[in-house]
Amino acid sequence: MTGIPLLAQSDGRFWLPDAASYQAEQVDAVFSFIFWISVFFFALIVFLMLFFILRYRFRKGQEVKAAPNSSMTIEIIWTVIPVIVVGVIFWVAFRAYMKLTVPPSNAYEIHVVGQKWKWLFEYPNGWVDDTLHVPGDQAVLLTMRSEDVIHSMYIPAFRLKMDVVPGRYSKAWFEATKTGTFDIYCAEYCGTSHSDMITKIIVHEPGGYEKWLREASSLLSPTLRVQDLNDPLGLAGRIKTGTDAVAVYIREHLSEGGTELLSAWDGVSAPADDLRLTLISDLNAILKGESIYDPERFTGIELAADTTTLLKRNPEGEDLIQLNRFLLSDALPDFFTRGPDMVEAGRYIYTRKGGCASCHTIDGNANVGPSFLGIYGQDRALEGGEKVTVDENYIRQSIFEPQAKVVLGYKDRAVMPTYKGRLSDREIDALISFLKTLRK
Ligand code: HEC
Ligand SMILES: [Cu+2]
Repeated sequence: MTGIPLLAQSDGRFWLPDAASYQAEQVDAVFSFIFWISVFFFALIVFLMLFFILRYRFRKGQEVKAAPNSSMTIEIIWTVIPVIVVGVIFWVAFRAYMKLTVPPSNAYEIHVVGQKWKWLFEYPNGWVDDTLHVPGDQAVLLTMRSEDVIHSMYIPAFRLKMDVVPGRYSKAWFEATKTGTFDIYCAEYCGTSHSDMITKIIVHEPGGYEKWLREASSLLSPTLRVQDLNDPLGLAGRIKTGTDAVAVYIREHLSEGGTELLSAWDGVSAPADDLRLTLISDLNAILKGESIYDPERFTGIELAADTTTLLKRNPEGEDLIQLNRFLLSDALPDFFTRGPDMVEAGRYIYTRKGGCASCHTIDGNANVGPSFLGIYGQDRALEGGEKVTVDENYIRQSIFEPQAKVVLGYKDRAVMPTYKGRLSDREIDALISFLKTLRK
């Protein structure tokens, strides 16, 4: 940046920042339109004012005459013209606003979590990153929630700014038109390190996004290593969960085959991440020549014969090299390289952890509560005559405050318990992802 430190933009420009999205073009068009109208009237009024001051200034010997009291013609002119101008501004801005507010139905959805003091982005395959990567020329929908206080997602180059409020989902969408890297800020003062809440959005070339996501979410991701391995305390616990999970996985997949892995775990969303961390740290240790073998890590876990041999053969860690090799090989099902699948996690919560299936169905037949088949996006009539559309916020509220909005016909049977404190926000995300797949 050269010379003009007062300009707030990181690129130190005088005029607007890069316009890198379809939204930016819309917003800038409206902005320019209003701006040039203002410039026009400013110039006109200042010119007339100066002109009248000079032309009709008081000269010696002149008699001051009474000015006309009112003129209908002038009143009408200076009322009608501004009304038309303001009407046109409204029409132009409203049209742009509608385009910016309603995301296309095929938009690519990325979940955003704002928390003190960072942004986290969760991709459809479960990968979580602190940088927002998006495909270019494709509508992207951000579904955002906050872990703590109000934050605001702000991408100047996209002219996008949307508050992220605890306890509800907010949405914003955009379609990037330029590839490259742009700034993301938090635009709502959210405490001590608010100013650290900055990151980047990277708009990829065609095909580049998919490649990035595949590489990022594979086991040896450098992003994951850098972020998480310098937290040894957190890692110690994770190693145990992760290794147990590997053992369970191998038992089920190599020997009996195919049993749902998720059901072997208590928590749903974390373990696959933990597992990745474990494997990465193990692998790093091995590469550094450290011994990582600790038989205690496997106590109490029933291992299949082949796994046991694999694990016990070499107490120096050769077995884990083997294990990691296996995990990195083609034999590895998608599941592991992908991290927790939100839809699968949601299904798991529906059937097991949350026990929703004891009252709800997914086949269209009502049970104790209404069926979930095709509910997402539907209009729902409520007790008390109100109507709502089943969206993220309604589902979330139905789970946390079931009696706040009772489905019509369930007045005396609104028996759903609250899940407040029992399900985390991330688990609600997963449930919603699952409900969305239940189309008719
Ligand atoms: C004890 C039975 C019971 C359990 C368990 C239960 N629900 Fe419900 N649920 C109901 C009933 C009854 C209603 C309808 C009355 C109302 O709206 O509160 C309902 C309504 C809903 C609605 C609104 C449905 C619509 O068609 O508008 C959603 C969403 C929902 N439940 C989600 C869940 C989820 C998710 C779980 C599991 C985490 C769950 N429920 C567990 C009984 C239950
Ligand atoms: Cu913030």
